[in-house]
Amino acid sequence: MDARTGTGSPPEVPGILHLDMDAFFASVEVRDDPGLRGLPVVVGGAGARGVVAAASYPARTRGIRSAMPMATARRLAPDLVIVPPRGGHYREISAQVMEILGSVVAEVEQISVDEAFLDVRGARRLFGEPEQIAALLRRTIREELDLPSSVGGSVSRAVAKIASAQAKPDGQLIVPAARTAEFLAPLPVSAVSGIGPKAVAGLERFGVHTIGQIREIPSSALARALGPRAPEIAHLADGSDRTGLGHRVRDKSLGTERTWDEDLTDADEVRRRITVMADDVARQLRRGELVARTVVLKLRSPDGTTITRSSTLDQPTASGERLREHVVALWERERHRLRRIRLAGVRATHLEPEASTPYQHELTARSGQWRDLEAAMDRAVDRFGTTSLSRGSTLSGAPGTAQRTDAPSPSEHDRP
Ligand code: TTP
Ligand code: MG
Ligand code: MG
Repeated sequence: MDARTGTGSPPEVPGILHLDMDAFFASVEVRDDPGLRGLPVVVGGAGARGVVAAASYPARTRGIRSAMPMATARRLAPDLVIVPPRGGHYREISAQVMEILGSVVAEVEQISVDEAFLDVRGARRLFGEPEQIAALLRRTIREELDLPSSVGGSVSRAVAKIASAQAKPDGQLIVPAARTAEFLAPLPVSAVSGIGPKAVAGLERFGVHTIGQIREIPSSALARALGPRAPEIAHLADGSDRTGLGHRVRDKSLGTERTWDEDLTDADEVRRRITVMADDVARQLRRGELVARTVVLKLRSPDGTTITRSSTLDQPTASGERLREHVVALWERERHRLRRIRLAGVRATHLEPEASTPYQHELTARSGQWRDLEAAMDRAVDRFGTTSLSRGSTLSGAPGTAQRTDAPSPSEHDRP
């Protein structure tokens, strides 16, 4: 039995991860030309007015940084290797990185060419704790793309981003919820994304250099130094920020529809067809990492008479079983109206991101657990194939997954 049971609320999971590629453009060039390994490599314009876009870590030990004039970089490292940028190539690799992230984790929010936030709380059942998910992501990127990346994790997106920077290069750092303020305290205020030179100078006037010192000045002083961002930064500094991913729903509805050349006249046949459609819609939902609150059944007879009936679910779901139940119930209610069916459709509406209520997933009964499991299984099967999943052998990043006994069997996925 789970140790959490009966001990009050579960410990808060630092499930917001920030993954950022290390020296991205430069790492790509080194990967593609292994002769450059270990050398001070920069990507950027070589001309008189060129600037450094990316600097390899060997270049950084010489003090070379992004946005530095190339002439300065040359002075710091006479043996500097300058590679002209290949934008399209980096964008392609960026898409491959995001593909890997999306194949393991439901909620991914890309924020630049080489970084993304992830909400991994929904992926825990299959892949383990955030530390293990971070390791799995980094290992997969390393194995499939031969590139280094770093991950930070926290209960807050801002802290996760700070943590990934601390973990670089080629590392990971997950900050437990209770240790957030302690982790931040010694860091310079400039470590906070969005605190630029002006804000740094404003804080210095009050003797504030570290994030910990933010907690020691009155809120009026903080407001003068930071303006409208003051309350947000105060929350960050005391470890109470919980800002996660932006929850964007990509489609308002999704569904499937079919017209037959020969009308369906057999009620059992109609039931079978709409059942298959419900399964298909559930799979689409899971592929989109979405859950639906409403399922809609549409039927049309040869004379054009169309009925559309919807059913609201008691809990948002991506479970094929749930959707089937509801569309079949709608069919049973309406079947007497239409003797011959020319067209049938099943549609899921009122969609939400699957990971938007992760704690509920933890706490609800078996039906709730199904949702997590089905979603995670789909992703795992897509990525690793059924064989490795059933053996559990390649999922070494998630010890504990194989021996779980409270999860239902995955047989529903074996249906074609
Ligand atoms: P970053 O992630 O900021 O930097 P990085 O990946 O080079 O290094 P780090 O290990 O510190 O993350 O930026 C990603 C890419 O964006 C970088 O490789 C090149 C490009 N870039 C520029 O073109 N100009 C810039 O000023 C910066 C900061 C980045
Ligand atoms: Mg980077
Ligand atoms: Mg970046």
